Amino acid sequence: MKAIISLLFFLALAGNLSAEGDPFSNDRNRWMRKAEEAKPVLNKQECLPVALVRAVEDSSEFQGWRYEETGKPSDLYGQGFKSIGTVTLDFGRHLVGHLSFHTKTTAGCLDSPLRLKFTFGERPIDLVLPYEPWEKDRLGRGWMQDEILVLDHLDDWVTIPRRMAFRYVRIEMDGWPGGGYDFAIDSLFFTAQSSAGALKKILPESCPPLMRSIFEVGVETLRECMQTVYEDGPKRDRRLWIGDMYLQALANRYSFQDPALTRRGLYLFAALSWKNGTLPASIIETPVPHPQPNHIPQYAQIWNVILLDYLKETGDRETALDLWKVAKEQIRAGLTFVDENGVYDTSRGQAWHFIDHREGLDVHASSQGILLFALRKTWELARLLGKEEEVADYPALIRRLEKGGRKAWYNRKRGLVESGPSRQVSLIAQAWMVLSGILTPEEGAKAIRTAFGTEDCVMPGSPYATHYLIEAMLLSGMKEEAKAYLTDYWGGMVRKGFDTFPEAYDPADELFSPYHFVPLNSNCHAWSCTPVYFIQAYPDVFLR
Ligand code: RAM
Repeated sequence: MKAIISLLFFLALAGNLSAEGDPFSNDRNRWMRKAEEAKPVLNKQECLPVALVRAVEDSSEFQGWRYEETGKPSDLYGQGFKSIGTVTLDFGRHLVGHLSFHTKTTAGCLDSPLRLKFTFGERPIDLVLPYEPWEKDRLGRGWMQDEILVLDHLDDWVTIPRRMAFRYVRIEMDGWPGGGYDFAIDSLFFTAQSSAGALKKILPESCPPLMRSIFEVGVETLRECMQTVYEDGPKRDRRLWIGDMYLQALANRYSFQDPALTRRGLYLFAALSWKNGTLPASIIETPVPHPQPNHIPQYAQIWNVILLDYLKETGDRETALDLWKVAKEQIRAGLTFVDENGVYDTSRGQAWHFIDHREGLDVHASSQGILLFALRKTWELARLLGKEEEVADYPALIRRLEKGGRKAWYNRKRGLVESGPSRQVSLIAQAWMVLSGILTPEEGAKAIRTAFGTEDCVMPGSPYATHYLIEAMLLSGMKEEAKAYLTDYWGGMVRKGFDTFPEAYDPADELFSPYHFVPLNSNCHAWSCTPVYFIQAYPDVFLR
């Protein structure tokens, strides 16, 4: 069956990729082989639960719920499940992998199959909100981590086939067989997996405690997302997105220092690029690596920055030279959105322009900033590779985008970036205009400070956008403010009990979910691991 699925995917892919005009037709197979050669072996570890717990509603807790210890795991083993009915186990930390358990008959004879229900949750609230009825505006019901196992016989080991990402698991009976039958779960363990190795870059003794906790939670987040690719979230979406990968590669450089997964990701995207040379925004690994039918120009452009950073980190010129032509294509495609005045215009093509999860965000100024940021980095890449002649027009393009962006989106009088036809003020637009070099550091500091003080200013809606805001603050010399913001935002999550950082976090709205249902949020999400990078890359700011 697996072979047939693989063949179907291969044929579908071949159909897509063999079309005329494909700039990479001679490279794809070789690139895919390189990606597969770089596939890491997963490190596995057996983990045991640390406590039996029960959910307690408590308005003083984050999202209104906490767990209270009710006993030791040994209280479960050997005890007839009939008297237990439902039990919740706490493994003490976030884990990714497979649960195994052993059952033992304690009374009677099994006269019908036994139904056991397992529900895995990353946060307390994941296990207390009812999943049904499943509303239409949510993502697919299949993302929820609940499984019913029907056991035809007991007194055996069972491993739940689906990989789970969780800290808490509830086990309950879903209807009892007849007669006086009873059984016990007499042993249970979880096989946790990650491709991350040992932490290579540790913090100095003198690191302030809260900063240390932020770093450690960031490292755990990254570790859990490092599987056979950089996953965005091991619970959801369990796939490789360029935007997430950029931040993971950055954090990896300042923690595990293992660039192999970055190399694999770069090659996977190159091998699976669309036949017009642009990159898909995300890749799903199974049953064979394939692109999701999407394209985010901003993500495609950021792929070039990952390649540049990878070259600078590793000195691996062979890979960078091999993939250079892909980088050029992303800039070529990005420039099709730029009008005759050097201004990024989203209406010039069909694409998903993604900057942040914040609803209603105007993306014009940010898109301008990202393209220019990537263009400068790609020019740097060209210079390092001795390819300037191939892209001799880049310096003039850089000036054109600088001039056009400044004229279109920077209000000099107010000292503020105003994005799009509605002249929207958002922090992320200020940030990208700084990171692109359109604003000087002094102008950037003024713009960010003014935006903070502007009524109706659109705040970042995710740790992803918050990353770029902090980076822009640092570039604008706002060291103290950057430190305070990072400490408040990520430190706030630590104080609220996160042991991995989530996809979406809004301090003003604890029940915020981009998917209209909090348990759908991914609570271990790659793009929020970047304090790892900030703390180590700017010790003079964060380790004082
Ligand atoms: C969601 C995920 C992912 C992100 C995309 C754009 O599906 O949060 O991490 O990169 O959106």
